[in-house]
Amino acid sequence: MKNFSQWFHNILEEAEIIDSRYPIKGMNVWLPKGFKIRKYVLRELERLMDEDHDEILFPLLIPETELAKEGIHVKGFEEEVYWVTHGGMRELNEKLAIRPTSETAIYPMFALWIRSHIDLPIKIYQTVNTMRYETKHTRPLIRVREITTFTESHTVHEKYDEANDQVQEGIAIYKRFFDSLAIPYLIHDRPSWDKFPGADYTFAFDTLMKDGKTLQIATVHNLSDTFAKTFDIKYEATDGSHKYPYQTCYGLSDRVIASLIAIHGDEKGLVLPPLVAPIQIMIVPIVFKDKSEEILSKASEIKNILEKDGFRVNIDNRDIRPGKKYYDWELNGIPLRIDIGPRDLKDNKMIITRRDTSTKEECSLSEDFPSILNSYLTEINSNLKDKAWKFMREHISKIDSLDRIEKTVLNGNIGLIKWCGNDDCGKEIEEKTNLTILGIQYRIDGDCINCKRKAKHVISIAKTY
Ligand code: PR8
Repeated sequence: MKNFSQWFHNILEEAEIIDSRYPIKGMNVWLPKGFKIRKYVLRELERLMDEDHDEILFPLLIPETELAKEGIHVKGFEEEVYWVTHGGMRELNEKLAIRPTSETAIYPMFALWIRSHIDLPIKIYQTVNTMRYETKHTRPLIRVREITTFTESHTVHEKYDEANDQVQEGIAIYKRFFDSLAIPYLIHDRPSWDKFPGADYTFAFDTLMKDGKTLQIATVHNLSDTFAKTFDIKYEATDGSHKYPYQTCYGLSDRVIASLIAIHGDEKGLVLPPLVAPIQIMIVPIVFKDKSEEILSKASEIKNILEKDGFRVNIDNRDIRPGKKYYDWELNGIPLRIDIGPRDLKDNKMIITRRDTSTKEECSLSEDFPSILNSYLTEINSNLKDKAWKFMREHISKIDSLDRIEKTVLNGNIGLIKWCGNDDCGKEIEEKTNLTILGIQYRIDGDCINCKRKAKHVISIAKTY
């Protein structure tokens, strides 16, 4: 795609996802159509989270003293925090931070809640808005200053190994989530200089946008006992001793919706996976004067049958040309369209058009058409998934010379290079290439691309958002 940035900006406006004209930089308005997609995306995420986490809701503001407690954490966020300093005309006794993320809001409460090993593990999550004063170029959904859809999970465990296992569980949940949205991903063990502030280690999910830049769409962190020590979270173990527990946190944001739109969309507009399409099937009656009533009543008969089977379906009976209707529903990414006109009525059939392939099929109304439509929706999902994974895989390229990195990556690829694992050398590679090391994908033998010492890892390198 030549001008992905422009395409992305236009599609958000034309498909009425968000309105970016709100008069504060980095803050946008969710429009009804966008909000519905967001709702179905969240519904799937919450379904997965609810299997093993409790949902909670914490306040928006954090006292300065709490935010400042964890040194590395606060350092990581100091340039990004919005502060509330006044209540009306009065200056507050203590400045209050608007959460950039909620560790320092939640963990002081964990210190009150956790007494004994029987209180553990704790696994909670919340979906909230957070604010980060981003200094890099802001872009709707991709890099915002008000993150409106921040689903963050926080867990507490007796043992370090249990926290490790929880990191794997977090990764497994996100894999299922992204798979259900047909979003491809690479999972990277982030280099030490790009860990979440205060984390022991960070795994990140990265996906590839159509302009060749990667987007971090989720992270999973092992916090070890660093925050427990800072916030004095202790539990009484079975032997009566008092111990610090181990913690993890993981989260994702509006970026999931950005990648959903960007990865599946095409020149005609959105292409939505059926799971999150606000309308999965749109019926377009092709109305002619003498037959109009009969056609409309057939259309609502079909709609009723499909609705009973749980499909999200609608009839477009606006008094406009069918061509304009087709244009609208393509732009909105509705997975399936049903056309029914006088001739179809006579033959007791309808025409089904797939948004992903633009193919048309006839379908008899005397057959079990709901299950036929259902199998189309399943096929659409797997087709979107295959196409998206194929695109990403085709844009991963092994590189064994430093000179070639920049060109290959700037050509729209994620580069795979060998690296010795030394931080200084890694940072040097980033400086020399002006690119970002995403992290370790797998371990390998051979020499480091830069310093020529023995390579420990194969890492990805890319142009990022
Ligand atoms: C944590 N604490 O906060 P994280 N605009 C849109 N999406 C964003 C932005 C932004 N400005 N900044 C981050 N994200 C941990 C884990 C609780 C939960 C998205 O981790 O700082 C990115 O996809 O990595 C990021 O991976 C995710 O939020 C979590 O933020």
